[in-house]
Amino acid sequence: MKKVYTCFCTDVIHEGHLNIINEAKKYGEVYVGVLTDEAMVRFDRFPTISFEERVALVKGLEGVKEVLIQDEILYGGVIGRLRPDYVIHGDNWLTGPLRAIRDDAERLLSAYGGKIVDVPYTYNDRVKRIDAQCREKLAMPEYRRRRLRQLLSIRPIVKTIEVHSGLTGLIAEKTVVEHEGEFDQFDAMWVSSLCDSTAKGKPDIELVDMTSRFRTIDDVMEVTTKPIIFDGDTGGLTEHFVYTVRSLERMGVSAVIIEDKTGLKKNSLFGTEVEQTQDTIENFCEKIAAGKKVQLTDDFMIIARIESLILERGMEDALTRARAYVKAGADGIMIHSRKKEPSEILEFCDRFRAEDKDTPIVVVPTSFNSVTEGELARHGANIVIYANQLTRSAFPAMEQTAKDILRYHRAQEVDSRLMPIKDILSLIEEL
Ligand code: SPV
Ligand code: MG
Repeated sequence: MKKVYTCFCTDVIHEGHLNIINEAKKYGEVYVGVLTDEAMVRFDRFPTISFEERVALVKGLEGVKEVLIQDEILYGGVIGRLRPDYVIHGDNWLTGPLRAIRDDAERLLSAYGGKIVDVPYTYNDRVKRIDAQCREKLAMPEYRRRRLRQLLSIRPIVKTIEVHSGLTGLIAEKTVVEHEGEFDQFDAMWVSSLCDSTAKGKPDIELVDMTSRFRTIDDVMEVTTKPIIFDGDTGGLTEHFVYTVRSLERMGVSAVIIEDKTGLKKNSLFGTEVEQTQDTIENFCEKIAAGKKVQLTDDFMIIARIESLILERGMEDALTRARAYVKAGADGIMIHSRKKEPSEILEFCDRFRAEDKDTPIVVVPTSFNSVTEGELARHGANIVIYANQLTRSAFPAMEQTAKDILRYHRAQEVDSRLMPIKDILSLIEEL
């Protein structure tokens, strides 16, 4: 009997999958791979059921000879082990990032005479509805909220990008790249105080009120499913912070990060060029503990942000504060720096990790941008936030367009660098 292999990364079996199995049976015995969570979240949506449940689902299908675990996106490992005569897949992998998977499988199969079979991809209203239902579930507060903790346990480092609107939310949600056989997408979204304020033309001084910040979260949540980390600035008065925690948790936000400053907060990237006051350890610990006391689920995280390196108070102060904040109940530590080199951040990570193996560390490599995610992960960082790059790339592009229209008294000169009208009209899918 010939061996036919296909791989499923789904948590609902629909007619499209059954069609693939039926087609596969025509070529020989059917082996189905189930993609692990770790592999799935690199290019697809987060699974809505556990890996074990997905395996059981496929095992229960008629005509499946054996279920295999596929722990990488490319088929190399499975092809090496199984040496299938055929690999069968929907023809949706002929285009886009998935093409690299097909090309790689074809190259490996051709080495021993194996073949690819592309079957027409089933995408009708019923299948679309199932897909939409999975996304709806992922977007619900109770599912979305706990996803950050889930990602922390399966990702080497949780990649987070800034969002401040529905549109930037869609970019965070949908962008997937394939580069040299590696697939990647963002795991989570950061509602930055800097970019949320900037989008409203306001300075980053806690001027944009919470009602308005929550409105931004809502805009993002309406069109996305990924988890949200909220930049809570200083958290304000403890008496107010407890209400913020309750609201964020109810909305389905996964974490709030509050920084240990007090009084008129200015953006950290100003460093010591502006007057900024660091809170006392005692006060800030009280704020953390008060927030932890009022939260209702175990999913929500309060992450304490340490400004000692920004304010040039030294490494020992940063570490002392980290210990105290964790003791007060913080679920994670964010350490910030505005140095060009990552050395002080890496030193903090090494020293904190030496004494605390578990508490997640968050880093924001805006100034020290030469550091790679791999390097940060090796030093014990768990979440990396790209805090403002979307805003900083959009603004110069828009400003240049405005200048050129003024310069040429018409829009023709700018048109070649704009998104085509056809594309902007269909950028947002209608329900
Ligand atoms: C933000 O994005 O608003 C932050 C990070 O707080 S930073 O701007 O680097 O302080
Ligand atoms: Mg901020």
